[in-house]
Amino acid sequence: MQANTTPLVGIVMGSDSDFKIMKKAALQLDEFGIPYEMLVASAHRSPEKALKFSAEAAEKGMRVIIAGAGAAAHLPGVLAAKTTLPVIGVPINATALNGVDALYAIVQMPSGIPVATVGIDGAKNAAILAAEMLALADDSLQQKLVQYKEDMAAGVAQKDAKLQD
Ligand code: RP5
Repeated sequence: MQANTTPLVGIVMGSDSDFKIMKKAALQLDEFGIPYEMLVASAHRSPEKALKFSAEAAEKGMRVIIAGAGAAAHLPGVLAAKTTLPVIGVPINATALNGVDALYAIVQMPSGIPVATVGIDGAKNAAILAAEMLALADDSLQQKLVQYKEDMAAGVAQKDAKLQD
């Protein structure tokens, strides 16, 4: 995390066992130079901590929340209940149901409380989506995203060139 900068993104996970996936969001934000705060807070095991974080996030300067959880994954929805910041949910593959349980829990929110849901274990995409939201008001970040897409396209072209050899 970048020192002396206000975190713009909150990365919350339901358990430290989610870190191996959620660190991919942190690494992607690092690549874009976006400051973030990372914490463990559970909708079930520490609901007060989760609600307090969410209720205070906007006034602390955060602009987007990324929340990852597995099993009956209520964390993103619970956070969304206490903030008007956009919440991006990451369903984690943590049980015998391989993440489908978490996907259904996160994506199927009741009307009025949206959570933008990425794919199972899609923490990297969550970070890119968060960057795209922040870039709406940040031209230099917008340029980084344009470059990111150009680099991706160049990578595909390179693979295609190898195939044609
Ligand atoms: C969820 O239960 C967490 O988000 C995690 O994905 C899953 C298992 O948690 P642990 O039992 O590993 O702490 O709340």
